[in-house]
Amino acid sequence: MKGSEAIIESLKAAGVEVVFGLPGGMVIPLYDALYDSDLKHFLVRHEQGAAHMADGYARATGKVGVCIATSGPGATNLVTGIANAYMDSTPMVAITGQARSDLIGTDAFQEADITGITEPIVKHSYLIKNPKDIPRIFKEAFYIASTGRPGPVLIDIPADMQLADIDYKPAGKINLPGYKPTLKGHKKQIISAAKAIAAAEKPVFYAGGGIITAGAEKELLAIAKLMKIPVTTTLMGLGCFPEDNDLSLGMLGMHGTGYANYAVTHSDLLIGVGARFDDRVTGKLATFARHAKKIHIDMDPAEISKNVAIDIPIVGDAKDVLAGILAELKKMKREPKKTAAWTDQVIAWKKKHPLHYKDEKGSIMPQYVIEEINRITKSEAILCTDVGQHQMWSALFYKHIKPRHWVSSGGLGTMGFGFPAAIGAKVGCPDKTVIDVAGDGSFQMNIQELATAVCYNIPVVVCILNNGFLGMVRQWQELFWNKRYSETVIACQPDFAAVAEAYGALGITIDNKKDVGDAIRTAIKSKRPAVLDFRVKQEENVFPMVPAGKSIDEMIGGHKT
Ligand SMILES: Cc1ncc(C[n+]2csc(CCOP(=O)(O)OP(=O)(O)O)c2C)c(N)n1
Repeated sequence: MKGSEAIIESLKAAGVEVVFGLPGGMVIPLYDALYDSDLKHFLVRHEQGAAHMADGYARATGKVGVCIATSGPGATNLVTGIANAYMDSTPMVAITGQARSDLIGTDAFQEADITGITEPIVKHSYLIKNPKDIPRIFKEAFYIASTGRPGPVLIDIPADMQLADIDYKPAGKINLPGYKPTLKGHKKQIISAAKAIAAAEKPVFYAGGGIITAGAEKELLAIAKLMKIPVTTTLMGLGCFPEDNDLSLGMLGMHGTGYANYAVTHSDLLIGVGARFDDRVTGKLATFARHAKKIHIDMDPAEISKNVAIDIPIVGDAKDVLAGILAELKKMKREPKKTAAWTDQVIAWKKKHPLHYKDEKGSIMPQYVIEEINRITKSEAILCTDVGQHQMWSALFYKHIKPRHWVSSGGLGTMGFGFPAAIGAKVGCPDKTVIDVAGDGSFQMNIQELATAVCYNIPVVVCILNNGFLGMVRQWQELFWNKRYSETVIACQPDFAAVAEAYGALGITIDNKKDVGDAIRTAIKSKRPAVLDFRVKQEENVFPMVPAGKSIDEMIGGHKT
């Protein structure tokens, strides 16, 4: 069979059902093979959209997302999406066409060294040099993308490799001597961690996206309940611990809740799981959790003591390690009242410094829109976001109770991510309500994917919190740059509802608070792609906020007045 047909067979062997992409000269053979296959292909309008759709699909389903682009500009258009997946550890296989093998290195038409360009932002990459390698390389790519700490893998395929005739044999056993992720945590370290937890008086969990990747939510909840340990999550970890539980502290860090930041600051034991001590979490490193002994459980050994010195490191799968710790704790004699004063204190902080905002008459407050989305969807929607103030309000004011229901660009902070990611999430989870909360700036970065959503009738509801600004940057300018709004006013806004209608989607403009709920309900009921343009208060800020370089307990705007 042809190399291109072998690619399709290899994708099917990997369990792939859907792919997102856009063809071009150097992938015509692959698309020709796709034409006769059962794989469902979604034709995007920009390759960045394909990468984010694959990413959103992967986050919502836990499967590997797949995107395809042609060589040169098609491949480079994937770069932001690949970097985004890399930073957030999303399993993805990106397939790119390449100029014919004999032309590589000659500046051939639409040639770009995509393996070189993406080298720092992929978990691994392949350039196919022999068509016989296709089944093996695809099998390895899916394995590498989805095991250990997940991430994107790139496969670059010259056009002649797709056209070559090969004797197709399914790939045999994977043999990658240089790649052996550690799944089981070290027994002695697990015992040390359990002892430290049993001895702590003020413990706090700092839970990240790694919990969701590992499916370790139950183990986390069980330990938290057994030992009465409060849990704060990162942006990526939202949903790994139910926020309707008393022990939940919501998100920590720069825009974290006051109580999460106080709890971490005053803790005597910080248990980091599947989280990477990101600067948006730690603030000033020297003062971060300064009284606490630190346990770090992570799949990636490179994360241990990268930013913060760790006392008890455990490399391994979060589910396996937490299960081990739980078993040890159950064997131990415990003093259940040991953390009682601490949990009382944390609950008192929760009462004293709740999340709040001032409801201004005559304005639609952005936080109110998020609260309405939460009420209407009963915290059951898959909530996707772009990047900016709306992202932080979505993180804070929506109740995150389930894993894989929060799809947001954490590490790279990619404006333009939310909408295509929402399309991918809806493709993967057609029975769920999928809402994309967008900024008026961010939405315009991949607005063209409205055509994709309409074309395949993918009913995603986009809620634009339209403040007429690149809001988060404006907030920094207001607070730290003397209100000098240099290029953050978005002049010349389109009429978003009219744009949506022009694409064939439902479009509604909302400029009155009383219409907010109805608009959301109408959009969900319509079962069509919909764009809701909420004209929200323009200069509202996200609080609390830790100014850059400060300790996380030095928040501004965190107190109710
Ligand atoms: C691709 C990209 N370019 C620039 C930025 C820097 N940036 C971060 S937040 C932000 C403003 C976002 O504005 P908007 O989407 O309107 O959301 P808002 O903050 O107003 O809710 C910008 C420009 C970014 N994160 N991503």
